[in-house]
Amino acid sequence: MGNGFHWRAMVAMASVALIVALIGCSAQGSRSGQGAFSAVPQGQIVMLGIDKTGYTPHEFTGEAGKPVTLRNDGTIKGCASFVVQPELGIRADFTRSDSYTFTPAKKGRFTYTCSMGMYRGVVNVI
Ligand SMILES: [Cu+2]
Repeated sequence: MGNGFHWRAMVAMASVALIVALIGCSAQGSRSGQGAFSAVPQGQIVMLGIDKTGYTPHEFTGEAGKPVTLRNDGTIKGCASFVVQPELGIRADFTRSDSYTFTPAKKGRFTYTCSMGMYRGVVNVI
């Protein structure tokens, strides 16, 4: 009996931990969806950041015709705040808002940069 009981207790505890983790995640998700900039439409959200190598993630994928929202993860500052990609019409200014939404119309791999062309990242549109 002893072993069986312990095993069941472990499973029960693991389930509780999983449920707590799931609730924690969804609570966080809804909080970030209702930030100061609530005009953010639905669609894919990419948390955009910057490190020494450029924008992070170094590449993200979006779908043609579907909105993509870039959201500053808090690390984007200075000239990196101005993100441009002429072919997709991206012209973001993270000094004015911490999120920017665009709808890619063309498929392909596009390099976007800060307005000076210093920092780079890739958006892959499928
Ligand atoms: Cu720059």
